[in-house]
Amino acid sequence: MDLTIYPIGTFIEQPYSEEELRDRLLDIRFAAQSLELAVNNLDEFQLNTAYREGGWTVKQVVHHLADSHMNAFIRCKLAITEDNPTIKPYDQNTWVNTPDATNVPINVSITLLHALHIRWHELFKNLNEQDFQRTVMHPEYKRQMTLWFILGLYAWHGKHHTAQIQSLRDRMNW
Ligand code: NI
Repeated sequence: MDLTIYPIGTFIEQPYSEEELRDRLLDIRFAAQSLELAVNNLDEFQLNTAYREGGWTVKQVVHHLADSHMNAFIRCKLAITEDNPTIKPYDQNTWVNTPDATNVPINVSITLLHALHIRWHELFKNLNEQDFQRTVMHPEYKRQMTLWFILGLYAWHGKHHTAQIQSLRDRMNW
């Protein structure tokens, strides 16, 4: 495994437990705070540096998190309000290159993530074990994803990209 790409490893779904739930809810609750700390005091040059050779810049990583988590939040709302709805995939590499991302400073996406994760955390924390078995259908992977899987995946996803930025800072002594 390339630790530059996967500084905390790849996502592995864990079985449902109260302890696992508590930890993953904390990840969701504090994702924006962690990201904000990871980019603290980076200058424009540093923000426009790729976190690895050929990878996204720090700025793109931040905007990607906003894109990704907005989509994921809506998938969760659909899973709760409809019966196994089919979700809409999107091209994440194209999304980081639209003007709302390229022309906007990262603090806008961080502010968005602060607000979004308060809503998302509130949504997740009011679900019971049975609710977490509700599903969406992913048409490309041709598989159902439970809300439990989505919680774990996006708890991991926030930490994954935040760790990419932290490991860049470590390597560059920033
Ligand atoms: Ni990602």
